[in-house]
Amino acid sequence: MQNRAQTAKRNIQYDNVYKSDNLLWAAKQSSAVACIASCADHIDCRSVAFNGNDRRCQAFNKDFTNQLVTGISESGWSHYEVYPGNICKTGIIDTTARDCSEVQSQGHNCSGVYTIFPSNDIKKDVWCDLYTQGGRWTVRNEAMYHLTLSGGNELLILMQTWDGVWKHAYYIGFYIGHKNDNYRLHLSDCDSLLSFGQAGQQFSTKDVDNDPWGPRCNPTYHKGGFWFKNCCRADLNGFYYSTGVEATDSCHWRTFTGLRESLKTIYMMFR
Ligand SMILES: [Ca+2]
Repeated sequence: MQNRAQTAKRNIQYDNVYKSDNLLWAAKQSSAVACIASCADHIDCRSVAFNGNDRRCQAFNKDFTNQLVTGISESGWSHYEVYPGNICKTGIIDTTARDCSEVQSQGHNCSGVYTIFPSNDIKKDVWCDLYTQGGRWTVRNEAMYHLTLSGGNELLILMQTWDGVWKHAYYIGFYIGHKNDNYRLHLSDCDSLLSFGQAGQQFSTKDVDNDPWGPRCNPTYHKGGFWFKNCCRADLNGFYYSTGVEATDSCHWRTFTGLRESLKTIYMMFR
């Protein structure tokens, strides 16, 4: 369990509505505040409902903002969208840190863009998530080789569909191979039901074909660079559509949405 600061916003669309879809769990809580705080126990929790009449608290893996109201009428329910903690209010923040873990240990507590030094002669601006699952996450493809060299890294991928549902995939044993091995992706165990299926592959781009499939995954099916196999169950650098559509070249994760439904939000981060 993490001790995380959260902000919540009342969603009056769902006043006096009971919902059972997208439910993570239901429990009794002493207050709406305690109900909101319980959301921090689960990485996929994005909203809660609290019934002031009998103190039922429900947690959901979906953000219901601007969604069609579904459910049944029942008095006492209030709904709250729950958001991750502090976002930095200033621009890029200079540090002497090697990664976001060091940024956090140097006393920073907001998520935002920090200048870090993955190795002595490399300086990068990266997004540091200092909130999710205890923070310390570095979010950026570049410099991953240097930062994962020492081993023992975790990889966390957070995804949101266009109708507001969140899910995550979490791996240990994450590191990126040397450029002479075409930045091969190394992963070991996965804690969720979401499999990736492309561990062990080299990184391919439009002009460099390192995928084991005969032709090129990019541009035959895909548009961005990724660790393609033949070709993929997941493409997190696919084309960004502005709605949820089935498309081969979309950014998608098939074991989450089925087929190749384009995703709204993707965070790929490690520590
Ligand atoms: Ca190929």
